[in-house]
Amino acid sequence: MSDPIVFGFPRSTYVHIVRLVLTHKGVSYTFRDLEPEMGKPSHLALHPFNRVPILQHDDFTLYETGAIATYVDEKPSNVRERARMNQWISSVSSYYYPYMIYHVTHERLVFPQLGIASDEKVVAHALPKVALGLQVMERQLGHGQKYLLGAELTLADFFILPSTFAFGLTEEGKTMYPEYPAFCRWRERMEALPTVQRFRAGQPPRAPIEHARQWAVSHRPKY
Ligand SMILES: N[C@@H](CCC(=O)N[C@@H](CS)C(=O)NCC(=O)O)C(=O)O
Repeated sequence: MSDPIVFGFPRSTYVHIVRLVLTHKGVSYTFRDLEPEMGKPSHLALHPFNRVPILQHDDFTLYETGAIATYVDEKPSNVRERARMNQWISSVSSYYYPYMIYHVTHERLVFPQLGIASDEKVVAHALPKVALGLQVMERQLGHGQKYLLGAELTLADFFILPSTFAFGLTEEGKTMYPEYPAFCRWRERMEALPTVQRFRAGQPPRAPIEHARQWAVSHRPKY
């Protein structure tokens, strides 16, 4: 079998999840930057919902980060552990990514880099929801073990890392994070992993996301 291909744009949070998981599993893969093709027929042929990432493995093409990650890593086999892990994976899409990334990071980092002013109402709406997410993580990590679910590193850790990383680059993140010491220790532990260091070393500088000009028109939250 040939190496899989990951399609996406370099700064995508969900693309980062897939690339972290592949790096962790030691799977060599090719990254194809879809930035110039986002929303165009060649992209929509791979992902009819106009999103990334997409994984192509020989004649098998797959979208949705949860499906891709569990295609690559089917652990744990214990049903309750797997259910708990899936609870976190789903929570990233429902409660973490929307507020940390789609609301705050887009308004604070992505749009300003394109000369588009932040919408303060979007940020204000999101911050209490981000705080709730951080409280939940802090409580979970109260078990005193290394990773989100306990002693073992799982997909749950890799799913939550990119959203919390990018939010941590905003002024709001820098102010809020010190209130959550167990979460900060988890972040330090994650960043020290060889997988994460290898992944970060391979990342290009955080260039503006050109196709995000369209997001400001087509799907920006409004309050
Ligand atoms: N449910 C999808 C979500 C993927 C997603 O939202 N990806 C973002 C990038 S992090 C995207 O493709 N954005 C492009 C756009 O909104 O135009 C998954 O799990 O893969």
